[in-house]
Parts: sequence; structure tokens; C-alpha cells
Amino acid sequence: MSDPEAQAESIAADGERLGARLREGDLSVAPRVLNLVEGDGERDREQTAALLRAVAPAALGGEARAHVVGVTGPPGSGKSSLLSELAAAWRARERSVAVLAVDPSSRRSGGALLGDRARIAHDPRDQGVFIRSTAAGERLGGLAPATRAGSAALAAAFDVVVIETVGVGQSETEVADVADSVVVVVQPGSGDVLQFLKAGIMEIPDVLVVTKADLGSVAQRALRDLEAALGALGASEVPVLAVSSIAPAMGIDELIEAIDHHRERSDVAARRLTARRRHALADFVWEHGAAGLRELGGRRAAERVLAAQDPGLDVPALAQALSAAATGARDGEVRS
Ligand SMILES: Nc1nc2c(ncn2[C@@H]2O[C@H](COP(=O)(O)OP(=O)(O)OP(=O)(O)O)[C@@H](O)[C@H]2O)c(=O)[nH]1
Ligand SMILES: [Mg+2]
Repeated sequence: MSDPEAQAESIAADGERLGARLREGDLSVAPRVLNLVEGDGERDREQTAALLRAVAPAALGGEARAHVVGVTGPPGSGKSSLLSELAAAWRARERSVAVLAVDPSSRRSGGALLGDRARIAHDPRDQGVFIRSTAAGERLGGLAPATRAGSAALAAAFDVVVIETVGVGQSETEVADVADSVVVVVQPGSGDVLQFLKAGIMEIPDVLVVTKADLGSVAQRALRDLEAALGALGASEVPVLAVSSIAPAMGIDELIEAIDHHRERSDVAARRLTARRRHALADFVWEHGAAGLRELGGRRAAERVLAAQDPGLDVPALAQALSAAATGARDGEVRS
């Protein structure tokens, strides 16, 4: 094909086709979706944009079906073990599950995925479970664009999309940016989450989980300390649960209930719309810098442009609207 427009259309068609498969609930395309959003070529970017357009609320006729759950906590706190249990429990409820584990080590090692952080037990023949480790993003204070795009796409087809991130302090803020519900995981006897909570350094999670409850009194104490800290912060409505992920697992059903309950009482559509607008602005600033934002007339003006768009638009389309507005502003200046 020589006609560049026809070529661009055929590239977009590949992304659209994947999006259409997701809309139909075809879970088998999940690996291809992740390969695409992780690709860094121009072609991948165009296909990803087409894919995201095809699964945007505007195309779905509403917000994506999935409950997007962020699971975050210090290294070794038991996130992956817990997710093995959660995934099995969700499957037992006939919910399909995708887990996107963010691998922070690959940031340092320049993209080579070190030992798979998603050590999550599951039946590899079960198409209702999809698990993938993705490299952490280069951008300060943000998840990899691939994780954002991957979760937005998979949310159109899976019932539950989990984003697992490591850390305490910044990581739950990052994950709160893409998740409907944020679960912070704490292991008994480690004071970091407690101290961060008390000091107001970390945002209050939607659900707090003390892992390794089989360790006994040390876990019970962690539970009480966290409850006291939340009470002091005026957040005693936040559930604090103890779980054990080694046989016999404990507290998993209660945790699923707490996560479901959080979703039921929150305004998912409003939260997602705010996140899409924030991501579009961040993407615009990433691409065009502070100078681009000035051209637009500053942050407030950018927010007005975003608020004027169809609320069902995906992030790349919103960022495109900002670029168009900046171009318009520039041309207007040149003419006057
Ligand atoms: N006793 C006990 N040990 C557990 C439990 N859950 C996890 N562990 C152990 O804790 C260690 C860390 O568990 P992971 O599930 O890999 O923790 P993680 O938070 O995913 O770790 P990273 O991904 O490396 O940050 C492993 O040795 C697990 O066997 C539990 O419920 N009880
Ligand atoms: Mg892990």
C-alpha cells in the first residue's frame, strides 16, 4: 500500500478489531492487547489509540464493565499470594479476572523484565484469568502508560481488572488514579504503612488488609493499630481486614465483600471521568511541555477544553482535543 492515508487506516483497523473483540467479551485477545499497548513504535501508538477509541465509554454506551481494583503495598507484604487466593475466589463466583502487575525493577534495568513479579498461582488453561507483569513507567509519579491503556482496554471485557503495584506512599496515589477501589496491603510487624497513614503522607485507602493473619497476635495488633490510626484520622468507615493466603486461607470472602461494597457506594463513572481528564492533561503536558500549556492559556483553560468534550471520550482523544485547542490558540495569535 503506498497511499499513506489508506495505510494509516489499515493500521487503525487492527486496533479497532481488537477493541471490537473486547467489546464482544472475547478474553482470548488479552495477550495481544498487552503486547500492543506495551509496544513503543509509532505504529503501536496509532493502533493503541484506535483500540482505546473502540473501548471508550462512547463506543461501549457506558463505562466499561470491570471493577478496576488497585492492590498495593510494600515489597514482600503478600500481594501476589493474596491475589492467587482472590483470583480463585473471583473465578469461583464466575467472574473473569485480569491482573496487571507493575514491575518496578524493570525501570532500573532498562526494560528487561526481571523475575516475574506476578507470581500468582492460577490454572493456565483457564481463559477467564489473565496475568501479566508490565514494566513500570519512566514518568515520575505515574504508572506506565501501558498499564493505564491495558487496564482501560481489558476493563471492557473482564469482570475484574487488578493492578498490583509495589510500594508505600506514592504507589497508592498512582494506583488510585486508575482504579475504582484501592486496597492497601500491610504485613504484620512492619510499621511503614501505619506511620505513613498517621503522618498523612499516604492517602487513605478504600480497604486496608493485614496479610499473614496466620502469624497470630502480631497480625491482630497490626489490625488494631491501623484501626486506631484510621479512627484518629476520622476514617473509621474504612474496613480493615485480616487475611491469610496460606492454606487454609482466611478472610478472602470478607475481603471480596468489602471491595464490592466499596464499588457499590462510590460513583465509578465520576471517578473515571475525572481520571480520564487528568490523564489527558498529563499526556498533553508530557508531549508539549509547559510551553504547550501556556499556549492553551494555562491549566484552567485546559480544564475548560476538557470539560467541553464528550464525557465518553478516551484519553488519547481528549489529549488530541487539547492539542487541537493549542493549535487553534496559536493560529489565532498569529492572525491577530
Ligand atoms: N505466613 C504467611 N506467609 C505469607 C502469606 N502470604 C504471603 N506469604 C509469604 O510472604 C512472602 C511474600 O509474598 P508475596 O505474595 O510474593 O508478596 P508480594 O507483596 O507480592 O511481594 P513483591 O511482589 O515482591 O512485592 C512469600 O514468602 C510468601 O510465601 C500468608 O498469608 N501467611
Ligand atoms: Mg508480588
